[in-house]
Amino acid sequence: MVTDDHNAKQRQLDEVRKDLTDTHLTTQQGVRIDHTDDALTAGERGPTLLEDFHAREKITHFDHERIPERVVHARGAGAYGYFQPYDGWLADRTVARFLTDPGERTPVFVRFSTVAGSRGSADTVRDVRGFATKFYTKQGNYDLVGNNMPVFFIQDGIKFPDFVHAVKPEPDNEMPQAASAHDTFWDFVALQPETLHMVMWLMSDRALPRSFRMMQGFGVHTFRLINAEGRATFVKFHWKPVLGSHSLVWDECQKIAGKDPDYNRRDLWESIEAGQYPEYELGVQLVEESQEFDFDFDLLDATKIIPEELVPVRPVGKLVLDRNPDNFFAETEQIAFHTANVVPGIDFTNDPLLQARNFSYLDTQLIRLGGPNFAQLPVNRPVADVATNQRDGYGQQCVHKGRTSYSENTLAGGCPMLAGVDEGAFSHYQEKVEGRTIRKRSESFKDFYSQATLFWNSMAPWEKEHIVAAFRFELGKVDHQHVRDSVVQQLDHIDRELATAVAEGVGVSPPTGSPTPNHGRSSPALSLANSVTGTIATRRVAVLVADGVDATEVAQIQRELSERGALAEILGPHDGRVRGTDGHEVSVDRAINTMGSVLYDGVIVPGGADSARELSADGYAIHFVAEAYKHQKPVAASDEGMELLQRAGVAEARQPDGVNGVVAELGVVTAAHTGGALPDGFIEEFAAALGKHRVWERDTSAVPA
Ligand code: HDE
Repeated sequence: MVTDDHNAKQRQLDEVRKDLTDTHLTTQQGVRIDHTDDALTAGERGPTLLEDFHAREKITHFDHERIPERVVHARGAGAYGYFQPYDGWLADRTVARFLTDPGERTPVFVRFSTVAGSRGSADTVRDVRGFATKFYTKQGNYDLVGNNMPVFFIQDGIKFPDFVHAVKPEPDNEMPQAASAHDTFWDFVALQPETLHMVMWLMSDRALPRSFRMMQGFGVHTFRLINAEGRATFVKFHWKPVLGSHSLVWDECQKIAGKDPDYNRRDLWESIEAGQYPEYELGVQLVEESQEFDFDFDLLDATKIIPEELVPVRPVGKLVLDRNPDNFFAETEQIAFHTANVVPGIDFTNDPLLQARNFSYLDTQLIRLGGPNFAQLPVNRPVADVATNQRDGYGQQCVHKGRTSYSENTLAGGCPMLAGVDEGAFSHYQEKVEGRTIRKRSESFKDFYSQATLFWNSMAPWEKEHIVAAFRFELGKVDHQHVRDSVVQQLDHIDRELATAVAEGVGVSPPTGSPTPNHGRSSPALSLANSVTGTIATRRVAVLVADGVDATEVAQIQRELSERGALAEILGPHDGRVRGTDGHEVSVDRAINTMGSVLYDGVIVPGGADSARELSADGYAIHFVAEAYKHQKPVAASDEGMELLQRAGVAEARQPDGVNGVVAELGVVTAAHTGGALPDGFIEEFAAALGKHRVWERDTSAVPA
């Protein structure tokens, strides 16, 4: 008998199939298959036969499914989108049209990544994040292969293998995974003071982004823009997220690594699916060639920033990520970025780190992607026409026609022809170079501490506390006492207060003797405290409910948060529905024990006596609120919901005076009212706290989480 269930299933399958052309299972040769669950055998219980070409092909292909993961930046997530300049102001500096023609939308693919962990490691580890953008411009592909920190650990690429060997899991036992908190990394740091500026960034909250959508990006190196006259301007590239830059706290990161190791990847995917497209502004810092030596650092040294107060970041255009990949492997894994993929109008400098990168990326991709034809993979293919005389090789996809594959030729009428600069050919910047062959670090690279101090001086008090805590955590995992001692000695060159605070936490004698004087300069742009935009768009708020919850309040909270672009998720003791006070039912999005406060930006407990009583007796609910409070997130309750806040030890939870009112103190918002809608100000106060990301002034050091 055909059941309703069966019909529904059939309709569902027909719906999925309607867009597909290949509805039948076949071999690689296109032969249709009628059975794929049992191998061909001689007799029902007999041996498997070699002639079973389908079984052999299926298993052979499976055996070869894996390719080497990236040696660094193995774990990543990507998305498609577009870049569009605001106007043409940069046109007198560069002939790169995708940066100067406001009418041109250039398709892009962006891949975000962590650096140290393997492909399956957690997203929320303490690490640098990659921010690599491939612009499919009409003049060819341009790759801006940057990070979420504006400097790097080393100055010369020849030290990259040493650095990566030191930070990766130690070779004897392959531990720890995706973490810099181990002896070899800190041994390297202590011996290479050029790392210290970047190490300050790594120990800061910048290494714990709340979301790829809330993280800055930097090209790091000084590059060159080249204009129509061949004149060069030094340039640093910046990405600024429209939602502001925000970070998690370390305790939260460690818990998320267990609750949702795909936290950043999922956030990127879900926001694009929800139509909340991540956006970033591209900005540039420009320096005239004539000003090359005007700074107290070398522009070619990738361990230095140009402080924004010295050279402002000027906006160029907007990046929007609006489409998820169809297939992780084909697109996110097989994309191949390369710093040497430049287009006319953009050129290199002699930064020795950049020069090494210009060798390394192509080299590593030859093995990772199995030969020299990976530029033909769909995700790597330029939109610009491609015509080379390169032929054959593994994975060749093109069927080249004709007899010629050399230049020059007459047999193909000289094709493919060379282009002139006026026809869009790339022309290398003609830098004057002279000097003797020498293997020596430039003297102009030798100040390792000033900008580390600048970074430290620029931090808000809570950022400084987090940095000290991070150093203590990391060095606390280092077994060799002499390594701990040496790191503290290095920190003493940055700032005495920093070195002393770290020393006290890791069993090292605080430094004595006359300290290196702190230059006292700071750069406000470096502090996350100055990146708050106030928006609550895309923030996730947990609303805790149980039977007897005030359903009118729940509906109002959902509506008003959604009007502001945030998402309220209803968490109950179980999936399905709970009973509301007024006879309505409230749908539960998720059972509270499957989630955790760490997956939300804030929490609200609506009124309803029975609901509040049940939640206040539920360990998951109590822990949920206590932990959100500990992590300095906005916490709110209405009427009886306050009981749960009090059970969770939320110190600021106070009953508003009178029957109708709102109290807001350090991001703890409470309301009292007599039926009907929530009082004015409740959602506003909660949203105001949420818009600041965290309530850093709230002292929760004594609260256990
Ligand atoms: Fe990379 N880097 N890198 N790197 N890097 C790679 O290329 C390398 C550096 C960065 O999502 C590799 O295809 C050297 C700085 C990103 O696919 C490899 C040096 C910055 C990604 C490589 C550096 C980066 C990579 C590994 C020192 C920030 C991921 C797989 C000279 C500006 C791109 C691959 C993606 C990936 C080499 C330093 C960013 C091995 C030798 C500085 C975002 O080629």
